[in-house]
Formats: sequence, structure tokens, C-alpha cells
Amino acid sequence: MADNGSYSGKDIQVLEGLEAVRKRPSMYIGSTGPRGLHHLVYEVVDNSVDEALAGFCTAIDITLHADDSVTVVDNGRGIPVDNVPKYRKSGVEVVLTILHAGGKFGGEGYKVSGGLHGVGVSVVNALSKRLEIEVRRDGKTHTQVYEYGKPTGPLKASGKAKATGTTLRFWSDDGIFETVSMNFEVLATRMRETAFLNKNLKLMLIDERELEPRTEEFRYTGGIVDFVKYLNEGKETLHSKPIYFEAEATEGAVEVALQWNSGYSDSVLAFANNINTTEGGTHLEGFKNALTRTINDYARRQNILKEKEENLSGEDIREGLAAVISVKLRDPQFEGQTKTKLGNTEMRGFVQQMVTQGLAEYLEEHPKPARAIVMKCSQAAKARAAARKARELTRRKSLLESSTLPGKLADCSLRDAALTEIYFVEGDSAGGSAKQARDRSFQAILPLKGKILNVEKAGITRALSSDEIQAMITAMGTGVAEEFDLAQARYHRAIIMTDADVDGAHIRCLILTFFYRFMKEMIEAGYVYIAQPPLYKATFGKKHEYAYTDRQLEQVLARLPEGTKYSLQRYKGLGEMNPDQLWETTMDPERRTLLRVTLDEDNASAAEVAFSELMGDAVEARKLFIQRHAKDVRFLDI
Ligand code: 0RA
Repeated sequence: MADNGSYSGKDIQVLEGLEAVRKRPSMYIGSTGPRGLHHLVYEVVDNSVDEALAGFCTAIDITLHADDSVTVVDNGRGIPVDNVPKYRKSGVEVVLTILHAGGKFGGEGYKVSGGLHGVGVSVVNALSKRLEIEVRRDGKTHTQVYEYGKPTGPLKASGKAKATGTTLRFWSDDGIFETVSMNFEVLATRMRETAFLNKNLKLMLIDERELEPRTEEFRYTGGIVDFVKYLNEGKETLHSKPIYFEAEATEGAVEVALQWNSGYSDSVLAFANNINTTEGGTHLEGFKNALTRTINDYARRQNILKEKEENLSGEDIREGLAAVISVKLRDPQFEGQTKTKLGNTEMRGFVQQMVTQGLAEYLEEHPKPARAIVMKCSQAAKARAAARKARELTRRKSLLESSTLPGKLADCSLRDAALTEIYFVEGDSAGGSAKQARDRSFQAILPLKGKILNVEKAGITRALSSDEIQAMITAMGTGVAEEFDLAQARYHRAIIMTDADVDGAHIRCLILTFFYRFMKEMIEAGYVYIAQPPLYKATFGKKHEYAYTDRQLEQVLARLPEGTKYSLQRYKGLGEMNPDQLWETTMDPERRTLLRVTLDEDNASAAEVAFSELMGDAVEARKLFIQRHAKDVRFLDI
């Protein structure tokens, strides 16, 4: 036995397993930054969600404590406490100390784990300074404590337990993680998504770190129908209720919900066993095939699409579409670069058949919305044809003109895109300072007239006829939308430089929206940045220091020896800085700080919702969004 003093080969294997996790944490959780830290919570919660999928758990509570530990409580069956003969340990200890043990026993049902993370709770244990587990099962409460992955004693049974369930509290190891402080909003987004995908499961997120504890409850009786409503929140929709189908067979279970809005962008999200399959896969292919065929068939039958007209393309049909496809299967195959592409071939036909049948029925039974949907698709086709023509014209124009670059662009002299950068600057006066301040060998400046067009509202055809937008596109050199080619980028850093005030923030949002909708790959490639001009300059004697936040200013002033006299300048805009100051604070690569703009990969829908709520038509949605995120700018993980 393991605890009679002799050390079995199996124990050594266990320690080596968890030691390997501590040595190379990134191999198991992706990173030791904030993203990896949050994965610890997802891992624990996913295990409880597996209990819910198996039909035994209805509520999960997540508490963020003041000491940065996290507790996850569920009302499932409880992790088995009996001895597992193969390991000669309790089930609890097996789950907590053996890599990938979670799914090994306890059998049937769909599981979240085994996908993207699915590394098992043992990884959380390995990366925690301390972990306390309590299992309520067989009428008793069983507890055990671990430190750095090792049990401090055996699993002890005590007291009576009326209900069943598991409580797990862990203290992330600050010797491994860059930070151990969880972000409420990041976890809330994930919990909301989990709640959408598991109808009726109740998730509570409780933050005890503030004086006033903050609680949010996520429970959606409509499941993915509510998810689609959420994606379309504040938008004008073409039909009042999302269309919904579900089917279950030997292949697994499929649910689809979809609803068109009057906007231009689509958000089609596909999940397999609750894992967001951002690389798509067979379920998404089946859905797209069915959608394109069924809508075209209907449009022809109704003679909205005339005999000599071409078929509507998939893209035309998906314009303004919000959809969620959620499949659950017993043995999911995850492929692709990030293991987020579903490979099971049986799913293509299964989803395709269900959507074809369900959608055809819906269209027949709801002639009014059906007509609105098909008209919208056919308008999209016409707009796309017009936009193509407009783009061809711009291209031809640029071939004819000797200089194809916009007149306002002060280009740099180096031609190697990997070495060069372009500043998008708010206003002509700041543009002028930036032109004087820059190092012209590698820094290009494009001044932009105040508020550029909001491409979220305008749509592609109008956007392409705006001078400012055209200037940005030609300066970048990449083209847009289907014609986008990252390899043609004329600069590998596109830096947004706006005033540090409300207007500046608005213009920054407009430029970010432009990149997100027209050149998303620029963001994905990590080519888009935000410049950070200082807010204050404190001068004392012959010296000066810049401060970029109010807090930093306090720190700068606090460091001054007592009685030192200083003067303070508050910069209201970039224009108030002279070129030298602009160079040393904001543009000099040796001294500046740039924020790289990234999309939160764990929450594909978050950026989508953020942009449409913030930049779209609906004023109410925008107000709500701003109120909700007033203290939190992490919707874009910049
Ligand atoms: C293995 C088997 C069974 C349940 C669990 C694991 C389980 C794990 C976790 C992790 C957090 N909460 C959990 N709840 C349950 C099935 C046990 C049985 O057959 O009764």
C-alpha cells in the first residue's frame, strides 16, 4: 500500500506526472499569464459541467475570495471516494493526482473534458500552493488537503452529509503564475456562455474581493435560443423569435438556433461538447451547406430568384445572421492547429439533414419572415456585386495614377514591412507634430480627420466610398474583406494614436471597428497597437518625469523628496506636446509603451457582441454596454 511506508512505482509515476506539469505549465494550460490562470477555473468548472451533462448536477457556484483563492461548489454525485484498485488510492486522490484521470472511470455520457483543455483537475492541483477538497457522498462528508499537488494526509470521512456534491478550493501558485488575481468579467463571460450551452444549469459567480461582494447569476431556460437573442441584443431583427431545431440519434445530439438581423456582419458560433470550435469542422460545414441550399431552393420556388439569376452565395445568406450550433457527441475528434476543429465525419450529414428539414419547414410555415430573409440575402448579393465593382474601380484608378498612396500619408523610406510602422493620428495638428517628431526611416504618419466613418453602421459599400477609409486601406496595402492579403501589408505595426480624452477614445473605437470588420487578420497577426501618450508632465528643477495615469502621477510625486517644488502640466491632447516631447514619450521605440490589441480567444462571441453593441445602431444597447463595462476595458483583451 502507498501509505504503509513503502514507496511504490506508481507513486513515483504520479509525482513525476505532476512535477512535469510544474516544470512546463504552459504545455498543459497554454500560458502562465492571465489566460492560463483563468483556465484553472474553467478546468474545475468543466468537471462540474460534465456532471450536469450526465444529468446529475443543476447548480455550480464559483467564489473569488479576498486571498485570491477560488472555490467551486457543485451539487453533482460527488467524486467517488472508494478505493480504485488499479491505483490503490481513493477516487478523489486519483482524480487530483493522476494526469487525465477524470474521464477514465465513471463511464457514459457526453463530456466537456478531452477537448481543448480537458487536462484534468490534477493540473489545477499541481499548479496550486494549496487545494482543499470536500466531497459529500454516501451520507458523509469527505475532506482532504493538498499542497503543491501532494496530499498532506489521507481522505477523511466525517460528519453527516444530507445532499451530494463536490467543493474544491484552490490557491493558484504565485511562484508559477504572473498574477493570481482573477478577472470577474472574463470569468463572467465564460460562465454566461456555459449557461447558454447548458439549458437550465444555474451558475453563480461571487466576488468577495471588494468590500461590497458582487454576485451574478447565469441561468437560461431558453438555452442557445437565449444565446442568439443575446448576440442580437439591441439589433433590429427580421423575425421576432430565433428559429430552433434539435435532434438526437446514435451520432449524438444537435441543437441549432438562428436569427437574422438587419446588420452586415455575421456571428455564427459552433460548439462541440461545449467547446467553442473556432476552427469550425464538420458540424459547421453541414450547417452552412444546408443553409445555402435551402434558402436558394426556397428563393427559386418563390420566384424571388429569377431563372437567369445566379445562386445566392453562402456569404450573402449569412449576412446579418446570428447562429449557434451546439453538438454533443460521445467521442469527439478535435483537429486543427489549436485543436478546435471538429473532425467527426458523421456530424456533417447529421447536421445538414436536420437543418435542411427544419429550415424548409420553417420557411413554408412562416411566409412573411421567410420573404424578409430571402429579400435580405438577395440585397446582400447585389451590394456585394456593387462593392466588388467599387473595389475594381479603386484598383484600376490606382493602376492608372502614378502615385497610388494617399496624399496625406507621410511615408517612411524603408521598404521592409517587418521593420516599419504607420501611425493613424487624430487630427491634422497632431498629425503635423507627429510628422516632425518621427524617425522618417521607419515611421509613416497618416493624419485622419476627426471622427472617421463608423463602418459598423455604414456597411461595406458606403465605407469604401469614404476618403478617410480609402486612405487607410491604400496606406495599409492589404486590401479588405475577401481580397485581404496579410502578405501585402506595407507595415507590420499599425499604431492608433489619439488624444487621451473622450473624443480620442471614441476615435480609437472607430478605428478599431474598422480593423475588426475589414482587416481582422491584422489584429490576429498582432499588427495593431495603441499608442500611449502621457497625461502629465511633472517638472522639478531641471528634471522632469511623465505620468501615463493618475496613479502613476501620485507615485511620481510621492517619490519626490519632501518639500521639493514642482510644476505640473496636464496634456489635454497630442497637439499640446511639442514634437520632441511627442517623440520621447509616445513614439521612440526605446522609451514608449505600446498596447497590442488582441482578441480574447476564449470568448469568441465577446468581441463580436462588444463591437455591435458599442458601434451599432441601438442607443439603448450602447448605454447598457458602457454601464456594464465602465470599470473594465477587457472586452478587447488589450
Ligand atoms: C468521476 C466519476 C463520477 C463523478 C465524478 C468523477 C465527478 C467529478 C467532479 C469534479 C467536480 N465535481 C465532480 N463531480 C463528479 C461518477 C460517480 C458515480 O458514478 O457516482
